[in-house]
Amino acid sequence: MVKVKDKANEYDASKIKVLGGIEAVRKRPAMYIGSTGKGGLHHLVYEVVDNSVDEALAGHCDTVEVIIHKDNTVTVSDNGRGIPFDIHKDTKRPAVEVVLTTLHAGGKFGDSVYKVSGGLHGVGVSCVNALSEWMYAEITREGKLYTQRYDRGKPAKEKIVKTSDKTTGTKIYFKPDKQIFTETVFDSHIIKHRLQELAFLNKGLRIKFNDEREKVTEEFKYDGGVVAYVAHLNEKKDALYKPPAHIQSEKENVFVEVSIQHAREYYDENILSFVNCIRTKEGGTHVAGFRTALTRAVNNYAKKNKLIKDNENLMGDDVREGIVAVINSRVPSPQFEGQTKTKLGNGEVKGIVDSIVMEGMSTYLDKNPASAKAIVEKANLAYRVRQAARKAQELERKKSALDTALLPGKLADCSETNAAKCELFLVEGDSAGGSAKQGRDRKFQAILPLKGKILNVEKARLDKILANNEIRTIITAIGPGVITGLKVESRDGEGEEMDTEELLKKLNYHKVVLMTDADVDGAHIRTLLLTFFYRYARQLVENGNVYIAQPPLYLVKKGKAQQYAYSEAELEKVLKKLGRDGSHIQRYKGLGEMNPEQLWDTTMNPLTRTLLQVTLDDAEGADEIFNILMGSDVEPRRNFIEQNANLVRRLDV
Ligand code: 0RA
Repeated sequence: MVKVKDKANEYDASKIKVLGGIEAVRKRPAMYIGSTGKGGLHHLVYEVVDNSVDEALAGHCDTVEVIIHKDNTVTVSDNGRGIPFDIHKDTKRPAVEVVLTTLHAGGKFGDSVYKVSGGLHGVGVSCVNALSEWMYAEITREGKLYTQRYDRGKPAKEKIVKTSDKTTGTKIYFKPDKQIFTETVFDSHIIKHRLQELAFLNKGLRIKFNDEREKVTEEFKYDGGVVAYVAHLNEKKDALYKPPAHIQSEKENVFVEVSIQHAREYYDENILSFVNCIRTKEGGTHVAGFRTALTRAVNNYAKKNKLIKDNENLMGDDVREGIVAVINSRVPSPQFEGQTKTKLGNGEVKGIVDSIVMEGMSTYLDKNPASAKAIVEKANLAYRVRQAARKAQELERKKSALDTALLPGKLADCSETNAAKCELFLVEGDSAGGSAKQGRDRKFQAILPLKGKILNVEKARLDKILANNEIRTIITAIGPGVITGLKVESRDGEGEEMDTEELLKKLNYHKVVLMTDADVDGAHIRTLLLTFFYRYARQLVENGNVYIAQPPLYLVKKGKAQQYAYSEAELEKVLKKLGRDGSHIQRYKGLGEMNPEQLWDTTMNPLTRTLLQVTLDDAEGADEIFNILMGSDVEPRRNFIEQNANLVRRLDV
């Protein structure tokens, strides 16, 4: 009698416990799955998929399939052993029912040591069940097909039939409960991204994805695992070495797998870390161990191979510049900390990862000297750039309004302080620069000689031009504040706009005069400077602050009389006036052929000179010209240079 009663009580008690668990989850869903919005909704899928991936990790399954049906219900299936459905001793219910209705029951049934504790994962498929309007479990194993339906977590009677199906596996089909979730439409990209990530982290596992709403099917399977992941992340980058480095080992039940590849012309650090397939966005002890070991391994190698001096040390930041790495780790009882519970807290893991990465990376470097050399060289360059940047920053702090550090004695400035009255002549070549310095009126005219070398950057991308020393010197002299549209992409005036008053305040000289030779080289330099102004200081042009000096082409002498000619037509006129016979014609090939007085008289003296004011009223036309300029076709560029006069209008000042 007593016995029977006891049994009945036992059964009731387990039932109450189950219902209690379901109610708890439905009462505070966010506590279990993070939110009842989009994030929580997608979490349901991850939770179910994780169980199948666990089965794969245990070596019993090679395919997982996820289907999003038209009505936003989801099927997750695998070809594992199938969740056991024999009667569970304590509860007298099929094991699978216990798994699907008891909070945290999952761990007892799995044989993976890498079960997740804390974080949002690992709450168990029973939570998904509790938060689903309905769920079906379909299990094939031992020649039987087991099916069971659940309504908001409450089990209906199970059905077991014989089957000739020799394959085994688990299929979970569920519908997220509209009573719980504010969002019940799945985002294909989010699901796909997670599935792909899981496929990378579990090499060889085939993960199929089928979005029946969009008729999209995908299959992810990567035999290379994290190495394939890194290669994928670097797909569009210029890898410093190929294939990515790979390190893998296990110590004290902690499994660590790392892949590393640096990319050229890439300066960020992109380290993706995972613990038991959970992305640890906030990093933690595994990432800390990885970082210190990597820095140490690279420094050791560099010193051993005399690639850096004994007293030098590459910093972690240098070694990681341009790095893409994936850290895949499995930790038996992970502790997650941090704001979003995505930071690994287990102290012991740091040393384990450190020693595995130190050993693995040292071996890799020794075995791959070409990659090792490239890594050290890149880090070394980063190191030197960092040093230089630090120095530049110090200078920055010391400098006055005009950055004299960038103008190492090149600029011959004027004495006038009112920028409205000041003129800056950008002069081609040192000899012409010298004449200009002597010939100018030093009260209001400043001279900045330019090297012909500036030509070499003509074909370079404009953003590279910005790094050119000559250009930087020009910017510093004119007034750094006038540079706005710093993006090459900002073709439709995306750059910041300032009003005229603001612009003029930032200008050190209201007239910027380009004074170049009347030959092809001169035209090249002028074109380049115009290009530069158009792109980076367009307002300067629009506001009419840019001018082109007009040196004469000829000097005609006859007896004591002499006259300059600025064009072929003018030469004809002068010859007519002075008389052709006995006239001596001097052709100026460059500014340098004129002495200082001549330069002043003909080109710089406001009373006698002619300046062309550069205008850009047709921005679209200019844009086209820029494309021609930036292209490498010689013909269109020459045409542009010949038609350059279209850009400017004659103006007597
Ligand atoms: C515990 C034991 C066994 C299988 C599983 C768990 C299992 C769980 C899930 C969850 C999703 N798919 C799954 N597949 C299997 C089997 C133990 C045995 O057969 O000896």
